[in-house]
Amino acid sequence: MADPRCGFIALIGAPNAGKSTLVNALVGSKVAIVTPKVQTTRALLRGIAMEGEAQLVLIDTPGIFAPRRRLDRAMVTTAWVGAHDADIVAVLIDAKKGLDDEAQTLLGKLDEVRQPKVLILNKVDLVEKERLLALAQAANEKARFDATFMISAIKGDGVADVRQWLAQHVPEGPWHYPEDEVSDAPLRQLAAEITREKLYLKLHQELPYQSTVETETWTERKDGSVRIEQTIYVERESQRKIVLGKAGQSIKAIGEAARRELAKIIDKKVHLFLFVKVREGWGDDPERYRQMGLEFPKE
Ligand SMILES: Nc1nc2c(ncn2[C@@H]2O[C@H](COP(=O)(O)OP(=O)(O)OP(=O)(O)O)[C@@H](O)[C@H]2O)c(=O)[nH]1
Ligand SMILES: [Mg+2]
Repeated sequence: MADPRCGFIALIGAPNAGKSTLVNALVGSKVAIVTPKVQTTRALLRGIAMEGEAQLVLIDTPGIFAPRRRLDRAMVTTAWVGAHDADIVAVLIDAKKGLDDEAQTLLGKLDEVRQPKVLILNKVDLVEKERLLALAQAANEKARFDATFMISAIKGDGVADVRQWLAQHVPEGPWHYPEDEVSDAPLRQLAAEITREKLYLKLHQELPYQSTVETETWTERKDGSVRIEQTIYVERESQRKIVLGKAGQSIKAIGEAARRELAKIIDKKVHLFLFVKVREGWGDDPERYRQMGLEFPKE
């Protein structure tokens, strides 16, 4: 048997490039939430994949963009911290969007990243081949990459090649996690994230960005089911009304979708109770950042 290998791979890229989709595809199960909206991922999350004797610890990061609010700054900082702490950095670019301002800025900052870097052009299912080759060339002129991949994270095309390359390039060394573990996040956190995903899918404009979800209690019951209570924090009373919806229709749909998915993931019956609370300025409350696993930026 070959010696074990193990390493940390940070996936960085602009919001919506498909980082979380790729983490899920590499891991082979859903550990990170995915939505069509930008800025879905807020904190670092480790997904764990096995490939032969190699354990790949994939670090899903928030998208890198020009931050405005305090929460945005915390997210972008945490993404770069993820990159600097990793053994390998994978840079995702949305091939459909190409080298737009966000991608250019990101590529320009890669000089500071010392680790081996791979370029991953994602969403190739949406783009013609000639454009892809031109894009790969242009990106490689802007930054130095050790390898380039063209994939569709959503369809799985090219994902096995990425996994194999990473397995060959992570350092030799013992595994950090048990072989059957898929994520380092506790179930309570995954549960909060699943509810946040449904919120993002159901609500629009600024609302998703002005809300956060926390799991308050998680109780295993004698009959084998789980009772989970969560709080959705919003900024204003008017937002609370929208989250609840007419006659509570909206919160009911969010809760039902979250409950169903959670039950599937943990393979138990789930009783999910959602509460919506107004916490004005939660985006400036250090405790909310601690709950999310983010550093609280001083300003
Ligand atoms: N067509 C297509 N869509 C994709 C592909 N990969 C991801 N998507 C879609 O792109 C959107 C964003 O995907 P995410 O995985 O949430 O992107 P992300 O980079 O994690 O985004 P943030 O967490 O906001 O930074 C979702 O609607 C995905 O379904 C792909 O290969 N092809
Ligand atoms: Mg994400």
